[in-house]
Amino acid sequence: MSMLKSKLAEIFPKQKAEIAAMLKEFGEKEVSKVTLAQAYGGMRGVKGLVCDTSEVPPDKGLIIRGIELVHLTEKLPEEILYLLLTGELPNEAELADLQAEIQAQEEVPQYVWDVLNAMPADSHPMAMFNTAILVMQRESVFARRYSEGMKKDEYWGATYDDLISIVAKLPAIGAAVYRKRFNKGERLSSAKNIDWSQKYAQMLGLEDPNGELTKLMQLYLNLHSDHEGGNVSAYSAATVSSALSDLYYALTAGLNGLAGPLHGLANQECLGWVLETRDKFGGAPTHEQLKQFAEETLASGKVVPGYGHAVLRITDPRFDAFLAFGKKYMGEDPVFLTVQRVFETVPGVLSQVQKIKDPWPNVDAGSGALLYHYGLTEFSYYTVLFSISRALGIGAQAVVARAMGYPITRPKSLPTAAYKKIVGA
Ligand code: HAX
Repeated sequence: MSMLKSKLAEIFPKQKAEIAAMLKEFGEKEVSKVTLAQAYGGMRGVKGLVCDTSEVPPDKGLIIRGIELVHLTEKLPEEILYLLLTGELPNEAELADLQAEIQAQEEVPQYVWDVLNAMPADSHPMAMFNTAILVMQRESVFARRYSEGMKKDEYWGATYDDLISIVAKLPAIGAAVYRKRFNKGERLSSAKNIDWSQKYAQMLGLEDPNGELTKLMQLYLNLHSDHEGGNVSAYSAATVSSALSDLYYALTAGLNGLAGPLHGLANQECLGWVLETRDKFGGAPTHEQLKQFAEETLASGKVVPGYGHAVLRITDPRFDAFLAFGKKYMGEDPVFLTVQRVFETVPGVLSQVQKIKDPWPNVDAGSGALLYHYGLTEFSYYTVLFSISRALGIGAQAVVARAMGYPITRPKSLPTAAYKKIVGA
């Protein structure tokens, strides 16, 4: 058994016992109440989910297992995975052991490439990526062992096996989708004994003479890993997983949600918006021109992508991290300068619209410009990158939920007539 799995075998039963004791004593305590507006408003702010891997206070942004993002930006995604699962960062030996465990499972079955090759050439990269994961469902250790009558307290271990197997293959699958969908030539393989994000950067096959693209990939795959449990992708995946569907089914369910323009696809939309301003104004737009363009976007009934958030009420610290990276490595890049100028302009415009609760940039507002700078200019691909990273959080949440023995998700819905009765309308 790997060091990480042994550690989990040690800590999960204690955590489960703690939760059971808390429920026994305080199970009937109220933790939230629900207004009519919340029932009709996407359940914003209703506390009714559990997620121990990370939390997102509106005034702070992402905190993974108690550590604020600002202290995690230099870490490897593998370290983040370890942290998400255990609540601790790995030491050198634990990290090396996890990396070896991942590397041992990185070979992608040939049928995945056959399926990708059979897809229409203009398929969306997210459809290709998710199809590749779903078609591997036949490899699921959880599904096989469940059909053999596995005991309940072994569910998490089988889900962990699925997680490592999927995570190991995502860099190759993600890079292959890129090369196939955008006619970049044959699939590439990567060197052995380099880390997960380095492998991914190598297999994309973009030029990276001074290693900056690899550094960006490390940051990117780290920053998008998790964002508590209520966002569309995490919640969809958790719901599917709660039916004891295996991680192949659950992860793709979540990533299909990430493919929506109000969620992960916003990063594709956002760079499109930035480039549109450049085309419209014939070069880097001024603040005044950007203000005008943002107002036109609002007037046409569209959202300004990359701005606003269902939970956050500050500039997303993930955006801050990308901005810092851009300032360090590409301060004079015209697209990056436009992103900065948008940041200086758009919050002022959105603040004038009363219904918008958060006028600040979210994670998707800046990431595209950085990728664009390094030659990853096909922005319909960006949500795949997001997905590779988010698989860490969705997968860790699924393993923890299985270890804690959480039941099938089933909130109550009511027809409008019943709500009318309740509120006396
Ligand atoms: N531009 C224009 N209008 C916006 C807006 C924006 N950036 N942000 C919010 N609004 C509008 C909403 O559409 C809503 O309008 P209606 O009542 O007419 O439907 C109103 O303001 C109230 O919305 P809210 O309460 O402030 O925000 P929500 O919790 O409903 O929605 C969203 C949060 C992220 C979906 C929203 O801010 C949005 O659409 N932003 C642009 C898309 C985007 O960047 N999405 C990525 C978010 C981060 C993420 O998940 N990444 O994966």
